[in-house]
Amino acid sequence: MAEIVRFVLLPVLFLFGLSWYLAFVPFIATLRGLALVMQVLAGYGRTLVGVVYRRTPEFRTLPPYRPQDEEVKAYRNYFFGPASRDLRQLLTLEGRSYTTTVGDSFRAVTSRQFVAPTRHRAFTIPYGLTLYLGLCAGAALAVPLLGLLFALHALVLALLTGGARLLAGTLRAVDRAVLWMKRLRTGMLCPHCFERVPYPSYDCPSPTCRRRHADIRPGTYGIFRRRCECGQRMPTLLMLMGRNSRLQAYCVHPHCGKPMNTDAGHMPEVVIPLIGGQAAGKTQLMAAMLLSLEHAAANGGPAITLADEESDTNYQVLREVLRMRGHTRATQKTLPRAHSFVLGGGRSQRLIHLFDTAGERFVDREDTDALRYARAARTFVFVLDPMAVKAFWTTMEPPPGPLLDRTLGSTVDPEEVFARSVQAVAAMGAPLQRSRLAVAISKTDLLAEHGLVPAGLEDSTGARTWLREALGLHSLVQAMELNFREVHFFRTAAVANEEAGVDGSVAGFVEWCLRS
Ligand SMILES: Nc1nc2c(ncn2[C@@H]2O[C@H](COP(=O)(O)OP(=O)(O)OP(=O)(O)O)[C@@H](O)[C@H]2O)c(=O)[nH]1
Ligand SMILES: [Zn+2]
Ligand SMILES: [Zn+2]
Repeated sequence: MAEIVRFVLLPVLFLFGLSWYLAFVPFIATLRGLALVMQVLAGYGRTLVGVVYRRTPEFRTLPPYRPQDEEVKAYRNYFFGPASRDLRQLLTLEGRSYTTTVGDSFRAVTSRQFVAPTRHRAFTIPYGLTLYLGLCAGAALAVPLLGLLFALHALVLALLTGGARLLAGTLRAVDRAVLWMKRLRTGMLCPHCFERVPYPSYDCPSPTCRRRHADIRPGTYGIFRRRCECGQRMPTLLMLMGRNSRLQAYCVHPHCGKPMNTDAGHMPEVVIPLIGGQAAGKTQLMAAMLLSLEHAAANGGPAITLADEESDTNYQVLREVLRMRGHTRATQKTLPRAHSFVLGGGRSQRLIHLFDTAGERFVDREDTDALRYARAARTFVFVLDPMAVKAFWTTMEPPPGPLLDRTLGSTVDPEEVFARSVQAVAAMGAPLQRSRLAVAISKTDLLAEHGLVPAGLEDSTGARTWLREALGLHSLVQAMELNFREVHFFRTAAVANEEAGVDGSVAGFVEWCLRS
């Protein structure tokens, strides 16, 4: 009887039960499969939050972008590197998490239903096989779902990255357009190496940091702001720098790297080179021009601010020299050759560079460096010391008396200096044909003291005639008019009276030079 039960009844019952159970297989398998899919997706969510937000060590598979490893010591913008690193990390980690989840699920079924079942295997094996079936289906279904999520992530990232790059590009273009409008298309001028700087470097504004940032424009390290390695935020655009938050600009030329004017890049720049022989009076004339502008500013004219500390200190020295009616000659060595100042206010602000081309030394290669500056100039000043003209001492009517100190005059022939300077400046690529020339007849106060200044010298035509007729400078005047678009002659006296008022001749001369 026992045999009947064991070998006939039970198998029949088992088969009967099994066929009844088969009806539930799809249901159970589907549930198990769905559970696995949900588990995998939950794992994806955790990994996503970990990689993108929590950023704890267990979610790191690739070395991070660190500012100290960057060429420019700044944090990268998320869409310029870190975002794609996150995506790759997510892919790696999710791959691992998927394998573990699916593997663990299969192992759990194997051990609980096959290896060490708690019930009779007749029950657990069909159940285990059903679970296997569900797991297989779930594992297979999870793959395209994960792929879809990744694709979505990558798509959003690509769109945002494209947007970020487009925004950065647009901002750079706007910045360039603003520079263009300020007539700084080819860059700003370095007052030290006289080179054009397309876009200066800037130092981190944090006083304890001072790391140099080569190109702060929108891009890899930030769109509107960038973060220095020290944590300090800095603007990426010249237009984002408020008047009081302008960063210190530096020249980008490797042999220079010196600080530039703080106003560089914020306003149009005007370069006025002074050409003339040694001791023709260039330095003193520059000082007089500044002093004259300062007086004009005090009397309601355009405001003038010395652009940098160096210009300021230099100017104080010159002013003293002028005030004392002293001669610059004694202090020749230490006297500055360039002055930068900001003239005007609001939209009409201009950064003006007056500089001495050291014309007498054009032979020296190193000294012609300064001439590069002249390329940017559209107005030149030629300082002509009448006492340097031989005819002044020999054929002038009336002849200069013995009281006029010959040693106060320049000894370099103006004709020679002019020819050499024009040649050198033109060789540098300065468009002289489109430029104006102001001829400053210097030291006329000395001539006036000795009654050597004729009445007609006040206007350009009179001065021109005087140079041609009295000093016999026909060919020089002709050369000037041939080389330049416009030539204007001025009588100047770079002297100041007791109240530090500059000789009246300077104001008109300066006004003409700065007219654009
Ligand atoms: N009285 C008078 N003296 C002047 C005037 N301009 C220059 N001087 C004097 O002329 C001498 C030469 O002037 P500078 O201004 O140093 O001449 P420079 O052209 O700069 O000379 P370098 O720098 O050597 O090329 C100095 O002793 C000045 O004091 C002027 O308008 N009136
Ligand atoms: Zn420089
Ligand atoms: Zn810093």
